[in-house]
Amino acid sequence: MTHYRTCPLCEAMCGLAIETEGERVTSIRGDDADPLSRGYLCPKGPALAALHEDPDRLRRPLKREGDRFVEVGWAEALDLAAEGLHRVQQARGRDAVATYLGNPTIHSPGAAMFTPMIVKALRTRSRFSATSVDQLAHHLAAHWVFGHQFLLPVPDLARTEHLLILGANPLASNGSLMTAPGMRARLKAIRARGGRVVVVDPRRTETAEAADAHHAIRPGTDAWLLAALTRYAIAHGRGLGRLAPHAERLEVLRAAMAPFTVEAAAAQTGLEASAIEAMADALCRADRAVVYGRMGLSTQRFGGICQWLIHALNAVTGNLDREGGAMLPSPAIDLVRAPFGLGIGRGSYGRWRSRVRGLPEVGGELPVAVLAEEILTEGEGQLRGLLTSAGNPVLSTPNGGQLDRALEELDFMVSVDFYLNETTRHADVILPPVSPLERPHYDLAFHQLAVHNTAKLSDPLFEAGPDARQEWQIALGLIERLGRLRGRWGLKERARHATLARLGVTGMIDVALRAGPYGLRRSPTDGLSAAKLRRHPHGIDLGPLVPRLPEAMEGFATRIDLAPGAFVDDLARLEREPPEPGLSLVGRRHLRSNNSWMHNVEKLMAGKAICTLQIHPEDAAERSLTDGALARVRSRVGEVEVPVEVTDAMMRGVVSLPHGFGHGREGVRLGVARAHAGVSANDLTDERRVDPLTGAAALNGTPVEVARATDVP
Ligand SMILES: Nc1nc2c(c(=O)[nH]1)N[C@H]1C(S)=C(S)[C@@H](COP(=O)(O)OP(=O)(O)OC[C@H]3O[C@@H](n4cnc5c(=O)[nH]c(N)nc54)[C@H](O)[C@@H]3O)O[C@H]1N2
Ligand SMILES: Nc1nc2c(c(=O)[nH]1)N[C@H]1C(S)=C(S)[C@@H](COP(=O)(O)OP(=O)(O)OC[C@H]3O[C@@H](n4cnc5c(=O)[nH]c(N)nc54)[C@H](O)[C@@H]3O)O[C@H]1N2
Ligand code: SF4
Ligand SMILES: [Mo]
Repeated sequence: MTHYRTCPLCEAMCGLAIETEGERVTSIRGDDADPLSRGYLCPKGPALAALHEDPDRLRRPLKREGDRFVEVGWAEALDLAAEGLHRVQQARGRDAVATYLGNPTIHSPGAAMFTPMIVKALRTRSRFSATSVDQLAHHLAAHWVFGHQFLLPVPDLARTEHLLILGANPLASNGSLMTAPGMRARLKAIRARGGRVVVVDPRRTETAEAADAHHAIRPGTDAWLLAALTRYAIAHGRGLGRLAPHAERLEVLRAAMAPFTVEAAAAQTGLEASAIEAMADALCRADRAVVYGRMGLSTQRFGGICQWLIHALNAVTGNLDREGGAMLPSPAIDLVRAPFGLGIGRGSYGRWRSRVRGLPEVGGELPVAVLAEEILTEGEGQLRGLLTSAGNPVLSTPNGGQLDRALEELDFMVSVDFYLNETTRHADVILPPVSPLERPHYDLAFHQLAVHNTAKLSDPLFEAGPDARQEWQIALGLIERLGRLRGRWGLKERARHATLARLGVTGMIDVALRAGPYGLRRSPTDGLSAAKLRRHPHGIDLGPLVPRLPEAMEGFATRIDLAPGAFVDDLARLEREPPEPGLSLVGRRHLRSNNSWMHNVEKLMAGKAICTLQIHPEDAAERSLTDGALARVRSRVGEVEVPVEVTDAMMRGVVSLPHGFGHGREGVRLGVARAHAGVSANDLTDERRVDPLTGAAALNGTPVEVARATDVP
């Protein structure tokens, strides 16, 4: 029998055609009839079957007994978890318990809707998530430019004639903050209709190979390039005639860009002045053009400025909220306006600061770069307890080695996760949710970031057994217990709890669909609902992107602010701070990997090793490093030994290492991953290197020294 579902593993939302025989998956292919992905899928989609069957995947809760873990029932595990967290809060204050929500939270509607309710129930200000090692700069820029942190325009790939990509490699990552499955075909289509694709990246990536032009840039200097492009675009003025009428403070932007000449940018970036000028000219000349920048720009020292200038540049070239430019999708559930607290707040900044280093809260969270120091530094407000959910910060956050040691110091820790891995091995209780094939799926976040409007609902492929719990059930179990322990479990709480339990994930989605822009308002008889989506198992096509920025901003902002004060002020830091010395470490991604997990699937790990240090031939020769030799890589915070891959895809002075490896740590229950352990790039990244404006980790551009392992004393 064939079942049509959406792959929940990354942002691409590929449609899957899954064949089953009884309780077994026999094959997973791309669904040709999916209106968004049209048959595309990457090697991870089919790996969902192996993930489901993985004997190492936890099916029952674990509790710590001394040095080992033992299986326990759900009631006992939930009691222990709630009591442990409550005890720490009673003894040391609410903020002494921290929370960390990882990336898969947003890929599971149950986790996305219900895990934040646990955080709320804990009433702690010590909230952390993967956002501050990822897209934080995008949220802050959107908040200050458009008035809401989730108004995130995406490239209108179907109609653009010029795509400038900085610090993103969608042919490996399948796109991020730009849901666009099948990027290779989409790039090809742009070029086939006479358009141009240009990539700016210190590495000649898979995407750069598929583009018309590649410019190798010195890491961390993109803000200079973007400022020079913006200055040029304003000076030549071709796009200003179609500047969105509600875009304001152009004069402030113009004045702020004055120092950033093409020549100054050339000196900083390592690009030729003539190349920058040609890049600017082509961008301004194209009738429909769009600039897009991702991880390479988001997680560097000037990530905030970069993401602001991308909006500014798209605006002054006349391509903001315009076909073929940067446009807002029109999702069926709009998180900017969703009902019942389902939605996302408009954003906030600096309402409180981290205790030790004083970094600002953004959107209600503190930057995860401060998590370890908040545990290790004694004093009033010290962190003593932690809840992690769908996250592996030991491998995914800067100076993960320090965090690994810090977690040992906690009085109590709970992890909601189905693996016993580098992070969860520190927990006192592990609560494993069901596998992705045993839960419903509707992509709350990524329809909102998709280059074409669609909607699709997937029911669970398999019924979870009576002993299994979905994320929302785990969350409600913890919330009820925390409420009772606090003596705050009155009529109101019980009623709300009963409603949520009755609705469950699909019920909530149904309500949100009906209340949304394609719901009852559009048609009382035929509006979108869960039932209607069930009748369209491949998904429903809701059409191309349409201009909608002013309407989308209503209630949040009356103008597009081209020059938010805090960003403009931060330009002084850009001009002042010298480049960092030494070799510069950047990250990369591989189709067969997904952050720090999916490494326990043999099929994905088979083949050429992923975790290698890529280095330019001349940088290698200077260090007597040949292909396959073991290098010792050192940074301020740590060192690792890793095989090198000598390749002229790297620019000189820059080395590249993927993150998410380093599975050799003691006590990890990942049989396959341990055989392909690799090393963790975040044993090198430095928690002190952040963009001080946003607090986001500057993972990219970490200064390192590289030597032959055997030569090092
Ligand atoms: N050096 C460097 N570091 C990086 C990056 C980089 O480019 N370079 N990238 C950063 C980015 S963009 C991100 S998003 C972060 C990711 O960082 P994290 O979110 O901290 O880590 P993940 O590797 O996504 O780990 C996901 C965890 O969730 C578990 N899990 C998987 N599915 C589910 C589920 O459905 N429910 C629950 N409860 N658990 C689940 C997995 O077992 C795993 O433990 O890493 C960041 N770290
Ligand atoms: N296969 C696979 N797919 C994934 C993931 C995965 O781990 N594996 N993770 C998912 C997640 S959570 C995310 S957030 C997305 C990320 O999606 P992307 O941002 O597309 O992914 P990266 O491969 O990290 O691309 C960052 C690029 O920036 C470059 N770079 C580094 N520093 C600089 C710099 O200073 N300037 C410039 N211009 N470029 C720089 C790097 O060389 C790299 O090519 O991918 C998602 N998809
Ligand atoms: S690109 Fe791969 S991991 Fe991402 S949604 Fe598609 S099949 Fe899943
Ligand atoms: Mo991410």
